[in-house]
Amino acid sequence: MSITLKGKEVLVIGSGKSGVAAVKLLERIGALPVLYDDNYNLSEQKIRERLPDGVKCRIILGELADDILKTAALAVVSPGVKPEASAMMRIRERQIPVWGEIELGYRLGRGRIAAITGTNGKTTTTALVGEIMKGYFASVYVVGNIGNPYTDIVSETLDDSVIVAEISSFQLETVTEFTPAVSAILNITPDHLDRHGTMACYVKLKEKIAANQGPDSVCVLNYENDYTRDFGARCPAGTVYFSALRELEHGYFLSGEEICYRAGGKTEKLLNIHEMKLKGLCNVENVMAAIAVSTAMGVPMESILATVRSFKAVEHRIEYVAEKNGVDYYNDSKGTNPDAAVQGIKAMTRPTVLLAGGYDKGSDYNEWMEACAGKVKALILIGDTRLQIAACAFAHGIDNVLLAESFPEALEKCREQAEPGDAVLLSPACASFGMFPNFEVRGNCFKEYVLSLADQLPTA
Ligand code: UMA
Repeated sequence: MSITLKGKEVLVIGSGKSGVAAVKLLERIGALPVLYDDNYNLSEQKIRERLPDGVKCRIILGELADDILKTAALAVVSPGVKPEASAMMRIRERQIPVWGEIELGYRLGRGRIAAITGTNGKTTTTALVGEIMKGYFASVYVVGNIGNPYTDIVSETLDDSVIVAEISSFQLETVTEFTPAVSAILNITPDHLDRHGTMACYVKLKEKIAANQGPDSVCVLNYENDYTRDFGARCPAGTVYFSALRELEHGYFLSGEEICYRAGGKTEKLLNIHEMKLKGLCNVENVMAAIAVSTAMGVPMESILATVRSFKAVEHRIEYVAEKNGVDYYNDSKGTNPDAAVQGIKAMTRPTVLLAGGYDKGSDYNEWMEACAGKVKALILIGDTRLQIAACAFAHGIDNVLLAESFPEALEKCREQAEPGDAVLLSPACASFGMFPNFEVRGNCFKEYVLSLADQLPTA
């Protein structure tokens, strides 16, 4: 469906990063955005401060006024807004078309898109693909769930721009025509089931990333994940697989310490994993996916590998913070689900004091606690999920479990429990909602605390 937005009222739902960026873009193209947020505690003044001078859009807080539902030509929805939110139900009742912020960016933007999704690894892979693209193309933007709204950069895009987009399942709920030139689904494991209800729904949403692609375009898939491997058979795009566990007849794979590519019976060694600064098997997968996406986008292998060799870990993802009094501190605040947290604990090579817990997304903690058993010497828990995780930890033989009422109290407990030769790892397996605005703030609080430890406990 094509919609001319000039002069039309567009209801933007959510006044976070996505909503603010969408409003700015809509004003720029001559539409009449109305910004709505259901949070009564926000003030109109605070929201206006986030909009550029001269943006006059109407702001509605709390209850969504009826009049706007009669006049809006389109609703643009932020990813954090659930489909069953009352505003969304009223919008659907009125049959107002709904686009996600990503869809709006896609419809109004130019250039080719490399879109990356997956339960885990998508931020690292997106950042790496972004760096690879910047090393070869002139006009490159890295957007999406990684923290930069797509609509923020749309008016700068050109036909030869490359947009590297991290796309979450929340964002995939509200895309319709979004068509990347190259897509990737890195893996699918249980996450966000509180929002999507069933694993089948979550998988279906992830698959939407490739829904509009044709056979001449490429979708990169993980051969070692049942969901993504099976999707290959019905994916409308041409598929390229990668595997960290077996040599593929066609695709990218790890053989010993070498990342290889095989096609037409010919195998080419591309890179020894010790040449990479990224560590861990999950990062070998991320690198293989990044190489596959970048090749499909037209970057020569030499240029790709030069960037892969120099690329360092993304902030908040198994990020080494500092050594204090013989204890290594790692920030894995981006470990917001049990599967990501499994990668976090697996990357530790020392006895570990683990700081975890947070918002309850209805996750199952068994596999994560199994990975922790024998490695975690103390488990410090915070947030709504702490009792549930504690019970699961006991069931897996982890009995040194301490509950904390606040993040500062939890940090102190970590310091008390850690001895020289240990690691302290923040890898919550839960979202930060309720305690922090986002995982970045949580990770930064952790890092600030760790860096302040030198002042409290100078080494002799
Ligand atoms: N709001 C409503 N009604 C609702 C729900 C929310 O009005 O029913 C309002 C809130 O009061 C708030 C605003 O919407 O004022 C927040 O919108 P948002 O939650 O969509 O947040 P944004 O700031 O726009 O950030 C979003 C993504 N957030 C979520 O998906 C929850 C960011 O991903 C993303 O970086 C950003 O857009 C830019 O694209 C964060 C995230 O947690 C990192 N993602 C999840 C994850 O990685 O697991 C999917």
